[in-house]
Amino acid sequence: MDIEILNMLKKVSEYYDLDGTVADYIRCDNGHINDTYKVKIVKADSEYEYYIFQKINDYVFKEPEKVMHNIKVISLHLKSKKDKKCDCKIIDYLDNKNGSNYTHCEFGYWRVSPYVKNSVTFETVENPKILRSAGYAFGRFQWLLSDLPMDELYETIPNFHNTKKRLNDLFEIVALDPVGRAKEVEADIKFFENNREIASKLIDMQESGLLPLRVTHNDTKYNNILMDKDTCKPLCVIDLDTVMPGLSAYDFGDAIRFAASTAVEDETDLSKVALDLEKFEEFTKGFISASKGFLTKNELDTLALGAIVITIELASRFLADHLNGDKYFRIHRPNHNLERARCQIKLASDMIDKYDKMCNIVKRYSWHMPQYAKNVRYARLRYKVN
Ligand code: GN1
Ligand code: MG
Repeated sequence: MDIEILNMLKKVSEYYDLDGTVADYIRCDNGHINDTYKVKIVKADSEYEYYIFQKINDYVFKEPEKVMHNIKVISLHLKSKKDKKCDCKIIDYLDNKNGSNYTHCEFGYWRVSPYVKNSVTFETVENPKILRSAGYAFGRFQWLLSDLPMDELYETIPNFHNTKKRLNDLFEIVALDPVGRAKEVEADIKFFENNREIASKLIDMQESGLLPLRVTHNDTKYNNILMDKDTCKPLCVIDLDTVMPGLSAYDFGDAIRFAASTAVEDETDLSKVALDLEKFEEFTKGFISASKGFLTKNELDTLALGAIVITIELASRFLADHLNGDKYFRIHRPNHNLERARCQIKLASDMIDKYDKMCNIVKRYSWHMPQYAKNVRYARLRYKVN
């Protein structure tokens, strides 16, 4: 235990009414962006409770106030649905002594939430069947937020899933080559040059009004669902920092990228990396059944494409960060971002090979949807940018 971190956590805790003092902590290492600690708070009678303390990364989130505003809006919206069946819970942040859901202090931007008892997160999926409930949880999340007016939300990271721009950013950084690493990635760059068109497809469709914006999660990794330790059922969707207007296919696709892969996100033995179609099918069943018919035909038809596009996008982001000297994603070893990028390139290539099979699976679970028969018309939705 690092005494400086412990003292920092103690100081942060003083902004809250926690009925006890910080005694111990464990660092949770599964996110690439924020610093997360599971903190033990001991009460006067020696009983204790755990809380999650999280420092928001303000290199990534330039305006953490806006992130926390969005989370408040979403949380109020879900609570307002008490009368309806609200079976998708989200994490609840505590108000500090000033009534704010975050604290800005000498140590940065912090937020605190109760630790969800008996919860666990998974980095990989052993049993494909479990993925059906994950698909349901993320689909349900979108459905429950589908009547939230988008102008109540800020865009916390502009152009977050603008894949077209992400690829342009990568080509720009290759040209600038700020830390002299471009030479070693020439073969990787070819992949992005060859797949530029497919990577731009969803943004093009959105820009021409063929795909609607939704309130989406935008970071639907499997480890962003807290699961019940005993039943492996979803308890709660977490990591709401990037909830903002986006495309449904990106949420579907990002979940597939992470959970339906045969390997972890940074696997270095690329022969192990592929899309597992059985996992794909289970997640698809859950996601589509939770959408309660709100997805348009174009949205359903582009779900499989979403998996390819988001995987290419993330590969480009990892590679750009490698070329930029590893400023954005936390790394745990030299060349980690390069390894992550190569793993995602391999996964995306395998998805491209399996595209027809993925589309057939999506179709199999979409035929019963009313919108699949009629071509649903919808208005293009607009939202606030700052
Ligand atoms: C980051 O915070 P974390 O680790 O859940 C990233 C996502 C990437 C993901 C890849 C704000 O998510 O976009 O898909 O890493 N979050 C942000 O693992 O950039
Ligand atoms: Mg995240």
